[in-house]
Amino acid sequence: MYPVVVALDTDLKTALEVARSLRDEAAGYKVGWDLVLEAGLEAVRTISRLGPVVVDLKLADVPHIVKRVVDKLSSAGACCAIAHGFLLPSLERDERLYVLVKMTVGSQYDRLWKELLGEVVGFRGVVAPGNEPQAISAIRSSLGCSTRIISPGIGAQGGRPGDAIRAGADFEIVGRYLLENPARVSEWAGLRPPCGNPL
Ligand code: NUP
Repeated sequence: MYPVVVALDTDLKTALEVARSLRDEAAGYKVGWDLVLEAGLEAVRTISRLGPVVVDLKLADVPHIVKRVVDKLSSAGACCAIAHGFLLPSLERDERLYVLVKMTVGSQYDRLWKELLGEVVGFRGVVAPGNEPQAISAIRSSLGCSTRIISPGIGAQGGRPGDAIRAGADFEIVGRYLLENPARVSEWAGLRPPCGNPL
């Protein structure tokens, strides 16, 4: 198993083909709006049979709504989901939630992310930009190993395979770079995340 999570931002048929072909290498899959809009919770159920699924709807609502959505996603088999960090402190602690603290593109998080790091205990981990390895190093130093870091932004968004892991991330999240050519997964062979956290 390599420390890579495949972002299945494609149609369900292609997603299943890619997910099946990477079953022995990928640590998990990320399901987003593409698949949920096409196939609803059935997409989460089906992909979950192949490995752990992070659902990325970038939740941003009041606590009882976020909880209802996360409950439905986890009953469909998802290990976890992603919520917007700007909701803090009004996001209820939940070990099933990854908190987005800084995006792979410029956003208001560029002003906020350091402050948000003080509020992520009790969550599953954070989503932070793999195309900014210096930010990943800073986040790992600040949080230690008890909080997971998962990092998109690799390949199509400029991050180099492995750089975020070497900077301290637990998993790199990769969409187009692998969807275009699943054999590229071998670029993650031999990488050992420093903390050894599960997804
Ligand atoms: O800041 C973020 N940037 C980002 O690209 C937070 C994310 N969750 N993502 C997601 O990662 C995005 O929604 C997509 O599913 C994936 C990156 O895809 P790609 O650029 O590797 O194709």
